[in-house]
Formats: sequence, structure tokens, C-alpha cells
Amino acid sequence: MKVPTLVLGVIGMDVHAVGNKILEYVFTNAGFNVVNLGVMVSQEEFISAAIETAADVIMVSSLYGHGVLDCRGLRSKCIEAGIGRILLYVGGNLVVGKASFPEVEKVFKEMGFDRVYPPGTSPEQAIVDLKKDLGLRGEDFHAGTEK
Ligand code: B12
Repeated sequence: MKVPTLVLGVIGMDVHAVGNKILEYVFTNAGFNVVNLGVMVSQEEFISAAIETAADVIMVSSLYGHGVLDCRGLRSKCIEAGIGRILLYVGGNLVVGKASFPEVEKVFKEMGFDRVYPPGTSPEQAIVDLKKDLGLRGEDFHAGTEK
């Protein structure tokens, strides 16, 4: 059985490293194969890593408020690179200012993200969603029970 692979990283010029380490730890312990690119990751680096590792999900963090700018175009680049159906998740402090989360979520969904998380979302929530989304796509893996 294939263990799902997640490509994880903090996009753009963002150097916030702590959450990224926590996400790596939690997803690894949950049984996923985690490819952690760390901080300051470009869209191209996410995509190359996803292709190289045949990843199931690209999991983007953005903490410094430039999420919209940094994430725009990622889905199109995935399509161009031949991995158009890959799951795209994003979380962190995605914008600066007063936009409500439903507005922020709408923007990122329109950009092609499958899951969008508000600030401070627990990684466990993403694990629940991953199981659901990977199940929907016919994966027969249950994170935490397979290695
Ligand atoms: C430490 C810190 C820094 C350090 C980072 C050191 C390092 N290398 O990590 C330094 C001093 C470098 C820094 C710099 C800046 N920072 Co700063 N920083 C913080 C601070 C205080 C803590 C961040 C942290 O470690 N949190 C703890 C971790 C565990 O939480 P987390 O990062 O949020 O991650 C968790 C969740 O968000 C979630 N999550 C994250 N990504 C994803 C993705 C998915 C898919 C899912 C499901 C969940 C998920 O899971 C993670 C683990 O639990 C926060 C304020 C705060 N209290 O959060 C500001 C904060 C993030 N910084 C901020 C800003 C503005 C900056 C600067 C732009 C400031 C400046 N003008 O220079 C720069 C940007 C530098 C850069 N290029 O990135 C703002 C961002 C504002 C916004 N987005 O609206 C914040 C929120 C402070 C504030 N209230 O204004 N910062």
C-alpha cells in the first residue's frame, strides 16, 4: 500500500520556521511520508519536489501576510507541469488586515486550493481532511495505521 506523500514548506520570502517544524513532526507521526522543504520555498520548488516524489499533496504555509501574492498561479503551474490534480492545502496567517476568513477562503479556493485554513489551525484538522480527500481519490491508505 502506498504511503501518501506530502510536500511541505513555507512559501515565498517567508522565514517563519517554527510552525513548519511542528507540521513536519505531526504529519510524520501520523504516518505520512513528509518531504519538508523548510522556509523560503518558491512555487517552482514545491512543484519540482512534488513531481520528484510523486506527492499526493502540496501543503503550503504562509505566515507573513503575503499569501495571496505568493500563492497565486500555483495551481496553473501544477497543471502546466502535469500534476494538475494534486491536492493543494494552505494555512497560516494568509493575509494582513481585516478580511474575514470566509472572504480569504474564497480567494484561495478560486486560486485552486482544495483546503484553506485560518490562523492557528491545528494540524490534526488537516489530518482529518487528508484522510477524507485521499479516500475520495481512491487511496486505500489510512494514516497512522500503515508505514
Ligand atoms: C517568531 C516570529 C517571527 C520571527 C520568525 C523566526 C523564525 N525563523 O521562525 C522573525 C522575527 C524573523 C519574524 C519576522 C517577521 N514577522 Co513574524 N512573527 C513571529 C511570531 C511572534 C511567532 C511565529 C511562530 O513561531 N508561531 C508559532 C507557530 C507554532 O505557529 P504558526 O507559525 O502560526 O504555525 C502553526 C499554525 O499557523 C498552523 N499552520 C501553519 N501553516 C499551516 C499550513 C496548513 C496547511 C495547516 C493545516 C496549518 C498550518 O500550524 C502551525 C503549527 O501549529 C508571530 C506572531 C504569533 N504569535 O504567531 C509573528 C508574525 C507571524 N510575524 C508577522 C510579521 C508581519 C513579520 C514581519 C513581516 C515583520 C517585519 N515587518 O519585518 C517579518 C517577516 C520576515 C519574513 N521574511 O518572513 C505577523 C504576520 C502578520 C500577518 N500575516 O497578518 C505576525 C502574525 C505578528 C503580528 N501579529 O503582526 N517573525
